[in-house]
Amino acid sequence: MSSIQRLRSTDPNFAATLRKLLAFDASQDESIERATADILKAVEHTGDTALLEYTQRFDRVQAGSVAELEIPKSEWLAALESLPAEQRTALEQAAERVRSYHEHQKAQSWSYTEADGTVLGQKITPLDRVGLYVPGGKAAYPSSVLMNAIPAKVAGVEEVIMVTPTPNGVRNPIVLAAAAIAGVDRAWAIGGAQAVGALAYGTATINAVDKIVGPGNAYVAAAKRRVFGTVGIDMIAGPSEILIIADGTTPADWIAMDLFSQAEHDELAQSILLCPNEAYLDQVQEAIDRLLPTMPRADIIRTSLANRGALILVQDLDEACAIANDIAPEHLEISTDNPNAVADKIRHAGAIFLGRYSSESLGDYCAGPNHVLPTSRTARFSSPLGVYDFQKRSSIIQVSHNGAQTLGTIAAHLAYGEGLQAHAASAEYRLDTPPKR
Ligand code: HSO
Ligand code: ZN
Repeated sequence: MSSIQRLRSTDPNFAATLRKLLAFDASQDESIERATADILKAVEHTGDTALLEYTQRFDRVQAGSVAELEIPKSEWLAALESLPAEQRTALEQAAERVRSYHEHQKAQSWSYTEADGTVLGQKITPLDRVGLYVPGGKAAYPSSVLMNAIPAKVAGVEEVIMVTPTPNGVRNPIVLAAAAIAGVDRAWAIGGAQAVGALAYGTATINAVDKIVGPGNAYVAAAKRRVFGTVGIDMIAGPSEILIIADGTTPADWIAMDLFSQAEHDELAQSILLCPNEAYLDQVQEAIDRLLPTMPRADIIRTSLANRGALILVQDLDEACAIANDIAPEHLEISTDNPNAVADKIRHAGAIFLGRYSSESLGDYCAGPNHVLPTSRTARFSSPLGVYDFQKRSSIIQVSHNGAQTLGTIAAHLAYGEGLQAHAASAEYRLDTPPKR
């Protein structure tokens, strides 16, 4: 049996097959919803007590107080010191690149003065406090700590609070080291829906935050959805995706490995290749079959490629672009001789990697742009995580005496139209010659 399906865009069933391939069941599990609602309610009402109880129940960590669950700075620094030198340097270099990229995203306040002297503007303010969820276990990516915390700090967020579950009390030193490098302010060994509740509502020990970001399991996602409104949340990410457009000029092994690099994240990840050259698709297929057994995560890759992967023969690169825009992938690699010509036709993708040297893995870790990206076709309307997610805008309105004359008349007319007398009067009081009514 072949490890990945082959499709042709000229096949009469192609559109339907593609739809099925892209479909991802985002329906929410009733029992998870109910359990999450109960946990959130308990944390909202009994705070630290509930937090301690759930931490003992789910993570098997017994603490006398929530204060004991704080991971002290000394422990992060020790974790940083204990890293192999090359790993520490790599984290620091990645952090530096991510920081300087995100510096470019900082929005500035602006204002302008109208002819009548009225000043209008927009004032940018960072959020006060942000909570960063870091999953435990196999999905605990130190790179994600950098990608979430650095834009918040670049935005000027005063306090970034990390929460991370520590099943059986086992703490992940690379995550702690990444937190230290990224400038996280405090960290707690709590996780799950209870940690999301603590961040959203605050407890006697943990300060409530204004926004919660970071990936998590189904309970964490359900909890984030439920506390949205009380706090802001980032997007709720679906499984990772890579789409590659190739013209057949890149070594087939490179492309096979790029497909694997996304597939190894989890069984639901999606890896698709579009190419107008059938012989090249054969080469990539051969590379996949040859390289797959050598991969430590071969089982995950095999399942992911078998269920959600595809090598698709297209008529030409223009058609590849049209399909790519329809898929609106999280990551798009354009592995062609003239990638800019292809990129010009791309409208929907979370991150666009141009040319054969731009592998997604470089973007995942250290190129500089964020690796938290819109998944499941949401790149049609949303953008990578960035500094702008940690800044907000206030409108500035400073009406001059002259301005009040023109605006007062307009506003009063509209207010009468809406039947709002106080609005009209408030505008008219400021007129030099208020109408007699
Ligand atoms: N590809 C993931 C990010 C990541 N890769 C973290 C490795 N570590 C986001 O789609
Ligand atoms: Zn990745």
